[in-house]
Amino acid sequence: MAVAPVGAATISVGSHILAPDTPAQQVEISVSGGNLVSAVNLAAQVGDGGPELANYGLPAGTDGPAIAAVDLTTGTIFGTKPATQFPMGAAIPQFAYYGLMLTEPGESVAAQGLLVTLTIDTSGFSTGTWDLLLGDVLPELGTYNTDFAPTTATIFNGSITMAALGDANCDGQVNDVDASILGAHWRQTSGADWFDGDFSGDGQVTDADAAILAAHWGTGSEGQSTPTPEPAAVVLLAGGLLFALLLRLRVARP
Ligand SMILES: [Ca+2]
Ligand SMILES: [Ca+2]
Repeated sequence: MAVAPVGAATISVGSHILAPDTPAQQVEISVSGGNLVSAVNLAAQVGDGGPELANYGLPAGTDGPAIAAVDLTTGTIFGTKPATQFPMGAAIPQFAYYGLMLTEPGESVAAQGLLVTLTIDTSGFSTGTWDLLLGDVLPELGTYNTDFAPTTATIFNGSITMAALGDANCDGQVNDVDASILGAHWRQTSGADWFDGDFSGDGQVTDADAAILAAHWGTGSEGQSTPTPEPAAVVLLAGGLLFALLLRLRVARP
């Protein structure tokens, strides 16, 4: 593992859980170190770059979620000062390359806080894990690294993983928090998405979704003794007996 020099910018991409088959999900990536910077070159890649590598005469890669948008300004370390973001990238959905410069000469900001928000589209993908890279991006095309022009950054690459069925809030666990989300949208007849408890993808929150949640109850809490409710109990819970069931689950825990 690389050791960052004192005061240098360090980017830890992190492991992010995303809803399956859902567009427009935001992944926030921060920078730490605090040194003063006035520009950034942001390179990002999902997986190995995907099938579109073939457009560049390379062997086709593995299909994965797309990077739909890159936001280097909203709420970021650069967001408090006038700045210009501009695209630099090639047309590969699993690859993004953007620049940003502070527009006032001599201005700088501390490299400490939110660096970028990536918008990821997982449409068509139900399970799996892909690398999420900000460094060593597309080595076949010359290796892009996120840097602060001219300051380099120490980068720890990360990943994105599709959430388990029933994990409405994408925290890696299927538990009473997800059941309460499903309960809050119970019998919604249209427009529901994963984050509302629609795990079947039909836009509705029904018995079918409660059954999926019940079938995956306890995911992510392996090693603990988590009582598994029957699907009927989850339906009851969603129907308004949330408090009673939570009480029962709590009592049942060691
Ligand atoms: Ca959860
Ligand atoms: Ca549903």
